Order: sequence, then C-alpha cells, then structure tokens
Amino acid sequence: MLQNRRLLDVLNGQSVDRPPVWLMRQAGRYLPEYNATRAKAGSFMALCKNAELATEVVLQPLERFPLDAAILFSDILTVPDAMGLGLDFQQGEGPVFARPLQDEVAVKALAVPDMSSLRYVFDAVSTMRKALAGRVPLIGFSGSPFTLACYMVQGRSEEGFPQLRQMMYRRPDLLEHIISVNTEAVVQYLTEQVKAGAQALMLFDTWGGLLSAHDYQRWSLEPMRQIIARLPKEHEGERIPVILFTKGGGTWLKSMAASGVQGIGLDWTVDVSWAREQVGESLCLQGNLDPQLLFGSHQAIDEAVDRLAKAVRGTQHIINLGHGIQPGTPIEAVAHFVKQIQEKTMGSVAKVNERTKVRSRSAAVL
Ligand code: 1CP
Repeated sequence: MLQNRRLLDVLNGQSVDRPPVWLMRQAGRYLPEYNATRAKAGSFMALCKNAELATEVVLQPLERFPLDAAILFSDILTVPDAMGLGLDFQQGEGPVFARPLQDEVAVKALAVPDMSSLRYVFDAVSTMRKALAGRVPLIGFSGSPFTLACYMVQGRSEEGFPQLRQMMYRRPDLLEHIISVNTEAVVQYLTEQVKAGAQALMLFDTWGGLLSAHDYQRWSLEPMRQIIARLPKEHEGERIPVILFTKGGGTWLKSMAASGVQGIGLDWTVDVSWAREQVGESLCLQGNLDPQLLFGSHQAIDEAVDRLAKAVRGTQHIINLGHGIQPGTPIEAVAHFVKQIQEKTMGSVAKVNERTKVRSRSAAVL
C-alpha cells in the first residue's frame, strides 16, 4: 500500500492536500553519505550495479528531507553501455565512451541490446521498491533517444554536441538509424522498469533544447511521442504516468503537451504561469527553480518560494528544481527550501480541485 500518493494523484489529475516535492538528482554528490556509499562501491558504475548499495543511496535523501517521491538510482547512459559502446565515468570528467558511433560501420552495427544485459537496473528497481515499503512512489527513468544519441555520437559531454548536429545534416540516414534503435531500446527498457516496480516514468531530454524548432519535432519529440504511445498505461491496477523533460524546451510546450504525457518538466528559464497558459489546465507541470538558488541566502530562497507557491496555486504541479541539484549545495539550504515550500503550498491544490469539481458538476447540469 502506498502511504504517500501525492505524486501519482497530482499526475492523474486528482486532488491532493499540497503539491508533491522531489528534487532532480536528490541522491548525489552534495550528500556526504552518498559519497561514502559511492566510495564503498568503488566507482559510480559499480554503485549502479550493486542493488543493495544503490538502494541505500535512494533512501538517503528521504531520511533527511520529507520528500514525496524517490527516483531510481542509475544513469541514462546504461542503455548505450549495454549496446556495447564501452561506458566509463572518469573522475571529474563525466561520462566517456570507448567506442562512439563515429563511422558508418559502427552506426550500422548498432542494435537494440538484449534487456538481460540491463538486468542489474531492473533488479535495482525491485530492491528499491521493496525497501521503500510504500513510503513514497518510485520514479523510473530513461534518457530520450535524441539525448542518448548526443553522447553516443560525440563520445563524451561536449558543449553543443557538434558532431551529433553535423551528422544530422550530413548523414541523416545514419542518425535515423541510431534514433530508431534508441526508441525501441527505451520502450523495452522502461517497460521492464515498470514490470520491476517503477510507479511513474520520466524521460530526460537534457539536450533537446540544442535543436532548432523544426529539428526538435523530428529528432527529439517525435521519437518520445512514439515511446509514450507504446509504454504500458497501467500495471497492477495503477496508472503509470509519464513526465517529459526537455531542458531548454520552453518554447515548445504546446507540442509537448500534445505528446500523450501526463507531466512536463520545466527548466528555470520558463515562467510557470506562462507555461500553464501554454499547456492548459489538465496537464501536470514540474519544476522549476534554478538549482543555484540553493547557494543563496534564506531570504533569496524564501522570495523564490513565495513566487513559485503563488504561481502554482490551484494547479496540478510537482515542486522541483529546473535541473539537477549541484554538488556542493548546502544541505541546510535544501532542508530550508523543502520546509518552506511545503508550508507555503499547503492546501493550495485541494482548493482548486474543489473549483474544478464545482465546474464539472455545473457542466453536468447543463
Ligand atoms: O560521480 C558521481 O557520483 C556520478 C555523478 C552522477 C550521478 C549521481 C552521474 C554521472 N549520474 C548520476 C545519477 C543520475 N543520473 C540520476 C539519479 C537519480 C537522481 O536524480 O537522484 C539520474 C536521473 C541521471 C540522469 C542523467 N545522467 C542525465 C539526465 C538528467 C540531467 O541531469 O540532465 C544525464 C544527462 C546523465 C549523464 C550524466 N551522468 C553523470 C553525469 C555527471 C552526467 C552528465 C554529463 C554531462 O554534463 O553531459
């Protein structure tokens, strides 16, 4: 039995006492206990592959803050690793692939991996779900086909991912193949996460915002739309909602809202009230404070909290940052933020749902 349903309820358009709160990268390097567990595991990937230790890391932020959701501890790059690209996380350097897709032969050899090679992720999901024991729902996730392709072609994180964008114009046929393999892989990967116990899903399209409006539709949103259409709609009697997050995608919210998702993540560049006008009333938004805010004074945090609480009043909203929490973020600021936003938003959604109920009742009378 799920004791805290706020996240699932708000994504399903149901009434809640206050908006749920969780933080992207809530388990991570800003927590000393995370760093200790990671050291015990030996490396980041060893941590991802050890279900017990990865579960320990998922629970750590929940022990410190009254958050309303947990997220699978893993990484988006597990999928290209399973495709044989040879993932390595070098200290202080981020992800590096030993065999990036830099010629026709490599691209043509790319295939959907056997999901048994990602069994460690699904085992982690079921171990985490068991350990959570219904405290809060567990979010599963994947990178978007386009964002995965950025790393697969470039081989590492690089400003603007120029090699990927050059391939898009020079050899669209090759990129087409990569995106279609990724799309199929992501459908299978997320479906397996649901079977293992993930209760909501998030698609991280971290680099979709690099694209032109036209290219975004073709190379990023369309494959995500196909994925959403093919994912299991429910599991064991519970609906499985999907949140889509394109960083830098603020100008395309209307088309994202038409993709079949239940939630849309906003980065901090977007005005929440404006975003609400774009997507209409029936969809859930998520976000969107600047992660750097948490390095600011309590006064700065309180002012941002007040603005956000006001902007989300009476709407379906999941409180979050506009991107992942940064290493070095003061833990005390995170605690202050979570406490303030929960106090300031208490009661704000239920009231609105009353309004919606009244409206639908009068619509029924008509
Ligand atoms: O040194 C370490 O301990 C590793 C740091 C780290 C962590 C904590 C990486 C490497 N990944 C993660 C976990 C992770 N990655 C989660 C865990 C759950 C949580 O939110 O608590 C999630 C959801 C991701 C997803 C992810 N990985 C994304 C999409 C979200 C985003 O932040 O935009 C991306 C782009 C990655 C790639 C990646 N993995 C790790 C790093 C440092 C990066 C980014 C590289 C870059 O800047 O391009």
